[in-house]
Amino acid sequence: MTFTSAVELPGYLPVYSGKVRDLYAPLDGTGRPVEHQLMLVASDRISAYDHVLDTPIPDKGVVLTRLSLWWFDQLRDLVPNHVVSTDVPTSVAGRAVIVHRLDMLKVEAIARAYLAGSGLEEYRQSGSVCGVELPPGLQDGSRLPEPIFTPTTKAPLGEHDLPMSAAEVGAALGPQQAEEVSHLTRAILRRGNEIAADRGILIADTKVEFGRAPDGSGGLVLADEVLTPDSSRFWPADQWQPGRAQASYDKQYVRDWLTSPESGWSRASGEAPPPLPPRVVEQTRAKYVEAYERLTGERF
Ligand code: Q0Z
Repeated sequence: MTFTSAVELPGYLPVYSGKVRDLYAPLDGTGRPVEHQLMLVASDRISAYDHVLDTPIPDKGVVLTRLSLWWFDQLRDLVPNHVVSTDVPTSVAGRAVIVHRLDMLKVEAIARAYLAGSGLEEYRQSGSVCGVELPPGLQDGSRLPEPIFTPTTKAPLGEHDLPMSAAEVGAALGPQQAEEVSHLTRAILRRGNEIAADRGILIADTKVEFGRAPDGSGGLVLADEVLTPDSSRFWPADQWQPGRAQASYDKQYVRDWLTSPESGWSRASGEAPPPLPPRVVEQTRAKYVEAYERLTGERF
């Protein structure tokens, strides 16, 4: 594996690059990786329609990092988190955190509060989603009676995650921990929506990651990012209208432009999308900042 997007940071070893984030291992005084910590760096990269775009969104990495840190605080009574410090190199200041290196669970913990995407498809075919029977008559964007747990496998980069049955999660984690992951994931989304409801944002669904201390002490720890627009579907509450596809809080301008004649791009072409015009970049940046300011009540 080569690291095309991670950038050289003295004192840190690149260990993994995702679509829009990079992981590093801090090096100790002798140049050896510190094995109990990682540095998680959020870039300004944005993905749409399964492509990482060539045009960055200024401040996206900082906004999402600050939003995750704020949510960790809001969730502290529900679950401990992996954050150690925000003392990071100047070149990544504000968009990186030092975290406890955990043994990550091999399950993508997803909860849904509204029906959309693959959950909607499954509901239309079977009336249930991931083994949870739902009332009849639900539409695209309908609110569910309560959040449901819809876990998936962790597919390698570039592949799509696949749904996991309750039995598969039980086999992977053991029945007790499977139940705890389900309970916590739904509790996180419920708390997220309680807070976001007053602030004009609906959180349709979210993906969280849990780990455990490698020494086996202690219980589940919330890792990675949490309740950001990259890990969740944020919808503007004032435009919510079940029965049609909902506007995306953060990526609507990007998607609208990419699928407009102006872009000259076709989703089906398989080609890389063209660079975004400055107007679309600015509108998109403003939406990330708006989500941060609405949710936290703080100026960015
Ligand atoms: C997170 C990811 C990427 C950022 C591994 N605390 C932790 N301990 C061990 N592993 C992880 C964490 Cl957060 C971990 N990821 C996802 C990939 C950039 C986060 F490239 N993978």
